[in-house]
Amino acid sequence: MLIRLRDLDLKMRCKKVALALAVAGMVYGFLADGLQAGPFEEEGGSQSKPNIVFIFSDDHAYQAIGAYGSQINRTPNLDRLASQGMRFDRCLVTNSICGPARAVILTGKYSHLNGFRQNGDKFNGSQQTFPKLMRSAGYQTAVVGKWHLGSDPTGFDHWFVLPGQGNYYNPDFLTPNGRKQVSGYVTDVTTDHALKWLDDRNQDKPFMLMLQHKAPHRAWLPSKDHLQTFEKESITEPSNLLDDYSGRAEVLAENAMEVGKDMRPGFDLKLFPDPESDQAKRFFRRFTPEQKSDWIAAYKNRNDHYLKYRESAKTDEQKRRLHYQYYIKDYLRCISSVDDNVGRVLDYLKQNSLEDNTIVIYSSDQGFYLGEHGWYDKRWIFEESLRTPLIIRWPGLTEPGSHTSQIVSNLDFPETFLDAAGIEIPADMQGRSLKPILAGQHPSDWRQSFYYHYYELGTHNVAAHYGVVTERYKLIHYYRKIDRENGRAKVNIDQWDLMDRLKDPNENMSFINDPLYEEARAELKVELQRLRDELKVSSN
Ligand code: SGN
Ligand code: CA
Repeated sequence: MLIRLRDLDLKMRCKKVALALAVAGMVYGFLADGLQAGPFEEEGGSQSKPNIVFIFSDDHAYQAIGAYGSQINRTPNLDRLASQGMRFDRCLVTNSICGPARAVILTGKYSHLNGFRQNGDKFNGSQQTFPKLMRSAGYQTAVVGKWHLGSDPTGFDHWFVLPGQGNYYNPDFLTPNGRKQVSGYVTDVTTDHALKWLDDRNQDKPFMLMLQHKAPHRAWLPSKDHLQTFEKESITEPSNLLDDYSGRAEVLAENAMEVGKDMRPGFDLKLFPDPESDQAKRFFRRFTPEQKSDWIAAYKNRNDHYLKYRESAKTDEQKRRLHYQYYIKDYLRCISSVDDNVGRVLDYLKQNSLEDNTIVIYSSDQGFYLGEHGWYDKRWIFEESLRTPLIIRWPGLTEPGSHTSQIVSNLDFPETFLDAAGIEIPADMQGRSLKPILAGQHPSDWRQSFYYHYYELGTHNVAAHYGVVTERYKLIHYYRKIDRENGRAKVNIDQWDLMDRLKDPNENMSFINDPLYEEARAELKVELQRLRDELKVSSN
């Protein structure tokens, strides 16, 4: 079945490629007649270096992007980017959590080699990173927005980053000259600062800009512009919102990331029946009086409704469904601002004649659960947090509106950027440039399997686990957890799951004990060990 699906896909792709070649031929003829040089060529024929704008958000699920078929929101600007570039349908992260994902992108190495396994670690900024390599090759480099790596950025001509998780309203930023508060909403002011840097840059050099949003990270605070967006809608629930974790490893049910059970009424759900309570005062700490009164007016209905709801007893199911509506609306509101600001960047590039020689990438540090398995947050190897959105517009290379289902990874980002800049890719980076895929090729030796490894114990009580992922299967080994019954000690465990996305696309059951899967299980075990050896994973 899989093979037949692939054949069909291939035939369609061949047709598309033939059409694209024909169109490309016509366009080339037109360009050769009418223009002196193509997108990345300077007059006289020498190759100029493309600019790179890497727009990176925090916790943005692909399920909440129009171009990925979202059933729950609209993202016109991200969709515009996708219609001009390539959408990656299986971009997997090596370790689904913020700091580690960022360290992987800087270094092109798995957590066990770059040294940043979990949030709270300190990134060793003296190691090789792609911004450093680009800077020494003549690029101007900047990072603006969320950083979350515990040490100061290195390898950048300019940095202006949020301390830790940062704040949504009137946030502080860290700079080489100290801390500075900026008035406004974080997604807007991060973009303002990035565009100002572009205005002020040295126009004789190519640039690499990392524009990294805090949004839509917890606790999902929308901007004034979107406080009422989705207010009158009821957002579609995922089919497994009421998952009970049966039929899978026991450790899943011990999670602390359930919509309903694990959400704080105030900070998460914005329920402040008394806006002068101590808790509310803490929440509004950074707001101006005007921002606070806009907020209170916008959330009045929700609070009124909650007061009523509190009076009647609710079942766990009713609570989960109600909290889902509160949660998802705020989450999507934050994304609306991200999308507006992506639009500002795309417009800026166009208005400043930078569109043709700038590669634009949109991605997120990981995926996110939007109620699937009853969850918010990320961390697990299951699809919604393992997969992150990736859209790349590379003028002159990508076929507009194309997509691919090849397994790619955030591990491949730095190699791609270096390749774009014509810089040699260091042999110790563990990913691979996406350029051939972006050019519409299907390299026969592209990866067919992928290694995942999550380490962090504590927040949300997710067990440490690793696994092998293929187009169809996942074999997962959960090996350590926090024992909540015994003084929160770290204990070793030995639990396994086998997922089959062909039979069970939403990963609601495990086939680990199914005799029909004996062969698949044995093959995956061998592949898992092969990957661990190849990637130099010497311990857990
Ligand atoms: C905070 C959040 C968690 C989240 C982590 C990591 N709690 O601790 O829900 O999982 O960040 O997120 S909060 O109450 O402070 O919002 S990450 O994206 O930075 O890895
Ligand atoms: Ca994140």
